[in-house]
Amino acid sequence: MAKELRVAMIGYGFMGRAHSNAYKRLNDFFPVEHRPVLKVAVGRNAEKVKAFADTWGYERIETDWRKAVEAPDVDLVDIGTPNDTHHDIAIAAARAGKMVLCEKPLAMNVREAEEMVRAVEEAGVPNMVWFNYRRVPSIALAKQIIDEGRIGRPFHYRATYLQDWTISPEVPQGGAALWRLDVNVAGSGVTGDLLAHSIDTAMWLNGPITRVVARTETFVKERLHQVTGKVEPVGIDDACLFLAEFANGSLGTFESTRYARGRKNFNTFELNGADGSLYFDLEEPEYLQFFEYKQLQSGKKTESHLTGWRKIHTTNSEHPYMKYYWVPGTCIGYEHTFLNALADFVMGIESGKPTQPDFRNALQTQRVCDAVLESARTGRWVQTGVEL
Ligand code: SOE
Repeated sequence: MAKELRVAMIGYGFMGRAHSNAYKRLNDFFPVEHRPVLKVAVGRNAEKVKAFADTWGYERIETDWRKAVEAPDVDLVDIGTPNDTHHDIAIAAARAGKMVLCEKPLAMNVREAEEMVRAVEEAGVPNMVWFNYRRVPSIALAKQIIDEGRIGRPFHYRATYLQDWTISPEVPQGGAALWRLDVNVAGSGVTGDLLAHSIDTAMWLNGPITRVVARTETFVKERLHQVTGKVEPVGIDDACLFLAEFANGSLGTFESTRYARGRKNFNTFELNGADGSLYFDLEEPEYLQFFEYKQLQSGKKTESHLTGWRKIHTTNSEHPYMKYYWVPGTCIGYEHTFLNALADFVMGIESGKPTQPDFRNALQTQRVCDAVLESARTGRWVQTGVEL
């Protein structure tokens, strides 16, 4: 008998849609016991949330998230709202005994994130943060290759996350869709929005980041605020570059901006180790590039004229997640990263081995983000305080 997983989806924007799609498709692809039931969609604007609920098939709507969080017919609260609301909703949901899934970044800052971790741990409720890029099969394969010891001693980690949608000074800040430009709602700019993804992936693949030094820039200093109707100072970082030291002795460089003309969602990383390197680019998500350096193989010398980067098409059933989808050579897309994340979460509940990143794990990413912003303010190296 399938177990119901009754969902309250808080927020109906981009992430409300991405997460809802995952709930709807879970049982079509993954052999799990739980069956998501779309119980309630929540948003402040009744008309808009009703339209969302009708499109995605939610049974009812609420305009006050507290009612949904406390509803007896809800098992899981999913937070897809702007960053400044994550803290209060997550803590209330945990105290009501609900499972809590939260969009990234976990919180506005480390203080909030720590309180959220405490709440879910005290309540003992399953929890996860939607760092969806871990669930790109190519990135999950990178993790497997590293864990198999094929990269050897790591020296360099290089990440970029580039977009271009805020170059025009005419783009307003604040309100629906543009809250990411309002520092009071988002907490930060590219650091929390984009680099949080890069940092999560980096620490998953290459371990804890211990120290950072950063430089941020705000290129457009004032923008019209959609909510107040006034031109107001811009408080977010439009671009952020930082150097990092990893606990394993390797060095990292991270670059993120929303001012890279032509780059829409250019999320890349490269890891260089003594025995090999890996490269990933989200614009070609079905490929992982791997350079394998072998000194000697069963007594034979390396045939150096044949060495080179391998571009692995990660669509075989042996590749992470792919056995649940189509035949080798056929691809999956962005929306499947959320579906894979949800499947991992549900399998984690069913096996008793909770999936990552949970709130505690995402707190480590928050620590790096806060250290980056502090370093940009002070111009100094800052210790991250990430758990080792
Ligand atoms: C910002 O433009 C954004 O939508 C992020 O908020 C997402 O996390 C990222 O995956 C795509 O870009």
